[in-house]
Amino acid sequence: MSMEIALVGAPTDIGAGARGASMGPQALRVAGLAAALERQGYRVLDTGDLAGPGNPWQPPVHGYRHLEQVQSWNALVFQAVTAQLREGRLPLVLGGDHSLGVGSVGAVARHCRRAGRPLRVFWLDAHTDFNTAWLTPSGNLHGMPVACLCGFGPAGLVDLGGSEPALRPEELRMIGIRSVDAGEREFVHEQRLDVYDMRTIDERGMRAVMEAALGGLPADAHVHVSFDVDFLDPDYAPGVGTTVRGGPTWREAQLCMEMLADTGRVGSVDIVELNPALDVRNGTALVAVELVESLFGKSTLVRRPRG
Ligand code: EXY
Ligand code: MN
Ligand code: MN
Ligand code: MN
Repeated sequence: MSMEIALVGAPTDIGAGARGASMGPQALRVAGLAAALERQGYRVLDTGDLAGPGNPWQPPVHGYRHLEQVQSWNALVFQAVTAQLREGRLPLVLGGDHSLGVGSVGAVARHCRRAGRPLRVFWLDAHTDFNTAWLTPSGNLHGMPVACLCGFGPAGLVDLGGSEPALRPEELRMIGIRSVDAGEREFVHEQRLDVYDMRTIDERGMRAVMEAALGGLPADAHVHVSFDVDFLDPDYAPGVGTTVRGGPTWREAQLCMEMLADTGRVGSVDIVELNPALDVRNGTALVAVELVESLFGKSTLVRRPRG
């Protein structure tokens, strides 16, 4: 029996600095995400869209913009992802901005902890998303989910689903990084995050970087992939709110996804930050769908397992 993938739409831009990521789930559906996965032999259940609060577009309060609404959305995502994991489905969260990573990765981490399963989270992003209320230049919570998951952030986000932090820094690998704020950089070092930035990718190549990032992956590990579409170079993916030039090419990103697929361990995925209001002919959504096909094992030729 083939694996069943559950699409969970989270149409919000509540944590972002630009409006429009709320249209991400529908753009991914229009780009043919479900049909593409079905062609690969998966069963796909589209659970529809979660319904959370609207975006009041307010300035930061005590370092956070829209904290209450971000908490509400993440509680919904946490519940939905937990429910799908319990049903034995693979949750594929369609964002929405990356603040939703708190609920999504949080649910996966608590689920793995209960099952005694090792977890490794791949954060594919131009940004480390490791800001706090005192470090953030913007107050936008999509710049803070990793800090929240590691226990640094407001109540209602750090304690979603448990009192211990959801993630330990050693469970995390960050790929494609090229934009980190000054205070955030110090904090990344202090917490010893495992960051593969663009210089490392330039010098060593994506293959060596992914081999290093996948090194020591336990055979029974659950791999979560949090795919922020701004990971890609904006030449390929202009439809995001926070483009940063100098990112992975389409080919490099494909190899990254293919090597994740080769583990056979991908158990949950987020696609976030797609902003159709900034896209051209839904092209970024189409690129995201192609990359997700690779992440779920599409390849030109049949490959023998690695190792
Ligand atoms: N570091 C900047 C901030 O915290 O405002 C930009 C964050 C952008 C986050 C995007 C989603 O990855
Ligand atoms: Mn499981
Ligand atoms: Mn991000
Ligand atoms: Mn980003």
